[in-house]
Amino acid sequence: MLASSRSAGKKINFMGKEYTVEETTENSFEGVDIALFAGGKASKVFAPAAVKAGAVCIDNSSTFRMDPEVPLVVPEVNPQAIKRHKGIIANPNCSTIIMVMALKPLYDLSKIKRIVVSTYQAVSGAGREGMDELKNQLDALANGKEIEPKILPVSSLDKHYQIASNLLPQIDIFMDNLYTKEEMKMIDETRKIMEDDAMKITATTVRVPVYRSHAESVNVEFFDEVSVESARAALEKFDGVIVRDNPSEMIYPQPLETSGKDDVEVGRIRKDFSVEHGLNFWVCGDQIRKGAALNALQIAEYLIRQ
Ligand code: 3JN
Repeated sequence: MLASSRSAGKKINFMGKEYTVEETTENSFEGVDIALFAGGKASKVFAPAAVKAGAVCIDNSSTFRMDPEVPLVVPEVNPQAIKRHKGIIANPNCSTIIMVMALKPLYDLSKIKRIVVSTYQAVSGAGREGMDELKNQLDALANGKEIEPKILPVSSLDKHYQIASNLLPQIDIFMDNLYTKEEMKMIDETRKIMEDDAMKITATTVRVPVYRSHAESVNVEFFDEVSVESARAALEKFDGVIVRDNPSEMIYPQPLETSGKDDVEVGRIRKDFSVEHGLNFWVCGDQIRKGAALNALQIAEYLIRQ
């Protein structure tokens, strides 16, 4: 296990065995077949060193995602892209992975004309600090104490807002086009993974006072007719997706239920009557598992099988 000098020497227990974290250097990758990276700055500096030493680098940051030379992969969706790698394979953004898991089986029924997505993203997307912030604020609310927001929406900015009992329609910084960086990641990465630059997408990403699992409301307009029944059947057959959709029994995906689980859950599948060929659905997934770590491991497993 490798990290910066700050964490060197730390002991981490993994599957019953204790490992000592070492400081990463350019020489850390001798004899390494697959290097799993999880940090933006480190990726930029050390991914090339890992590749030079003969390793395949699976990178969870956005550093290389839109590089045309780097495959951006969700193994259930575009495994064919893995073969084109030149040493680095990028793991997509969490909200993007969760959405494309539901889009791919539908896209195989009909090409998609346009997507409108709104996300409901858990505070753990902002790391441990985000989770601590929600917990401290909920405690303060319960005890009638004053709340002093310190982390959200973006910890590195000066201005912060309360998340407990609130919603923040800002994830990451704003771009010149008035979208946030998270919204642009969803738009750009979805097109790249689905290999369809003509597909129109618009996104609004929102932080919600939930600890874990992102949820998304997705509206899809298809070129051809896609019935609710055929959408449901296609989603049910798709590896990594569970359909949880029974309105008469009040069954639908919820972040509390998808937390700690590998599969992405889809429900509320219904017609969008306002357009010719439209469907609405709701998707929930653990953004730390399928939205990040699990997806990276599945890419590694694919490489090993090859
Ligand atoms: O806020 C969230 O819910 C998701 C955050 C993702 C994130 C946070 C910091 C840096 C990313 C990402 O994976 O897109 C990155 C990054 O790698 O750019």
